[in-house]
Amino acid sequence: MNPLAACREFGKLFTLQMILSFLFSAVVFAKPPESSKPLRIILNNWTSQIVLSKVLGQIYKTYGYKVAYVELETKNQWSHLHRGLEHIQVEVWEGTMAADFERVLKFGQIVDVGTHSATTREEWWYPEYVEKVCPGLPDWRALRTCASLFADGDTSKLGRYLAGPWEKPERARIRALDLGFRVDAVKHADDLWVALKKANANNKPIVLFNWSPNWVEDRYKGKFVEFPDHHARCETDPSWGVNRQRKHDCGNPKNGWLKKVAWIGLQNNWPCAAAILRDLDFTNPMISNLAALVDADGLTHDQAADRWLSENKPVWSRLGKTACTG
Ligand code: TMO
Repeated sequence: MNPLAACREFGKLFTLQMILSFLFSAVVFAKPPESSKPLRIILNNWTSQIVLSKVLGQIYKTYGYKVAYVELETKNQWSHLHRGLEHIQVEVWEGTMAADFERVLKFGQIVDVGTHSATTREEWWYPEYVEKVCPGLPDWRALRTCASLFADGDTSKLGRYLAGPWEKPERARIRALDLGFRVDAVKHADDLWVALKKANANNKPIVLFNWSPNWVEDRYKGKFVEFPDHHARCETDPSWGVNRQRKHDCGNPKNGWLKKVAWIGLQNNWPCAAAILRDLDFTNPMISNLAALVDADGLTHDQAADRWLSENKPVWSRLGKTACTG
């Protein structure tokens, strides 16, 4: 039989519409788990990111997915997502990760899976009692005047800024704004809270890296330092801003985004899991409450995730609905 005739015969048996609808149902209505390969979720090194990852992983398990958690520092996660070694990061913050995210996105192997409702800020922060001894705060110029109040030794009058374990151009900003501070970076986020609790107990001036949403706003009074407003050119153009010779003479974004990011293969390999991730949406109070359960109340990450799941079943059982009902 010649090929044309074969086609005609085939056409009698299956209309194009039948073929399409079969393919459509196979792709769209495959019952989860669509694959027995584990979904690999990245754990970073701050509380809410870990708890949200565990929440998502538990939701996946209710659909029969296998889940693997992989600890990675933020700066190492991009090449893993790009290559599909890991598949999901549930909390990508604008203030610390926008530059890396946008750089890797251009290669087309990672995808933006949407933003949470929460808006974010990552910035220098102080407990409220510091305003009594350093009037003019939260304006950054006040820090210039009272830098020595934050000095912790007698060898130097430079103030001490306690930074987190994430790479940020803090020294460049101190130089550009002539702040009279030095940077002390902690190894683990928990060290920030140890220092905060200790300073607070002794009413000692302290300024440290903090972010919102976080547990701190749930339990402490305090404020972010108001640096000159963030602008993209601040990071690339020395002539922009209050210092005409230097970059980084501005603060971090005040209404930053919080994104979910995935390897490009997530959608095709696990469409239901991808839909759940797309629908996953946390607000500021949801995130700060979850973080406080661990950092203030002493629950483990898994306990905090389990508590949230047991109290919010109507919320999470709706996620991914159309893609997940086979
Ligand atoms: C990425 N972080 C929330 C620690 O600033």
